[in-house]
Amino acid sequence: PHQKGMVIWLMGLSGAGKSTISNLFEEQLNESGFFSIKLDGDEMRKGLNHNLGFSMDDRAENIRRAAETAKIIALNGIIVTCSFITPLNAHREIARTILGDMYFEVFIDCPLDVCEQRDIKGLYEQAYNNTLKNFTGISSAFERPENPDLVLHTDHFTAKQCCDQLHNAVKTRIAD
Ligand code: GGZ
Repeated sequence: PHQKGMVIWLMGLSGAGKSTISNLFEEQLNESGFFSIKLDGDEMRKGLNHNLGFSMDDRAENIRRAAETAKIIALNGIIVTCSFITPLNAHREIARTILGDMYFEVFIDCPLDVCEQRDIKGLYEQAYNNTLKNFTGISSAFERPENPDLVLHTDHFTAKQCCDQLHNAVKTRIAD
């Protein structure tokens, strides 16, 4: 099928399930004949953004570069799924301003205590030990988004169910 470029911006705490949903969503798009590209905070910080840390200014610059990259790709007619914590409303505003009507904001809503229990990478433990500074939710702020286009509750639904909810929400926008 023909597809229209757009940017699906997944935001939420570390461990909320952004990357899991993004991976599953890509598979689902592929199966229905769509092509997408994923941009992930953790990955981009190893390359393009390797000079950035976790101060609020560095996070803003991280988001700006990611949004500009996503814009170039989406303007080529490709669906881009971005997974970044994007902790402040000001950071979301940066992405929204760069991407305009290509921007679709998704809040991966999962309570902090559930993310802590999952602690897939052991980062919450490090944050509590204070061996990891400025950690989102513990020692660095996360503002709940005020008006997201979609909210996915990864503590109540399976990744597959969340992915289906996402697909339903964007299917009219991605088909040309
Ligand atoms: C938050 C951190 C930190 C600190 C390392 N705070 O769960 P992960 O491991 O794989 O994804 C997190 C990733 C966050 O990068 P983002 O680019 O998404 O953040 S932001 O949008 O705020 O710029 C986490 C890891 O990096 N990580 N240190 N202090 N997350």
